[in-house]
Amino acid sequence: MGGLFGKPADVVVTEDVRLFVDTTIKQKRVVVFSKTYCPYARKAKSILSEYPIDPTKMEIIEIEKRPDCAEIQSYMKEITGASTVPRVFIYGECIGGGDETSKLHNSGELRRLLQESGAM
Ligand SMILES: N[C@@H](CCC(=O)N[C@@H](CS)C(=O)NCC(=O)O)C(=O)O
Repeated sequence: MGGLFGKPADVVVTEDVRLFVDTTIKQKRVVVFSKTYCPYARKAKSILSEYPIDPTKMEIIEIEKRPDCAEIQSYMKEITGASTVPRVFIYGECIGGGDETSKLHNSGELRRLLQESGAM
């Protein structure tokens, strides 16, 4: 199953990767696991850039060139239910991907979440 390179769900996630993800989403108020070429990720990043988020409180992780890319996606599936990018976290909670970020932005909820998290 999964062929030569495997699917994210087939990958064994190391403790290092779990620790990296858990620590990052705990330390930063806003975290985006992204791929540079993904239009949904671009949309989410573009929306977030409209808010005056403190840059020291946000981390955007472009995973496609990382050796642990598949592991990160597998862990995203485990903790958020989806392995697609982007996966957007505010205050340690996954708010979803690009579509969800867009919906929350349009409803005004994203502003509230960003304010309550102390990201801006
Ligand atoms: N509805 C999702 C769609 C995200 C999506 O399909 N992303 C693609 C990349 S553009 C993806 O993650 N494909 C699987 C992969 O790259 O492993 C969202 O809005 O975030």
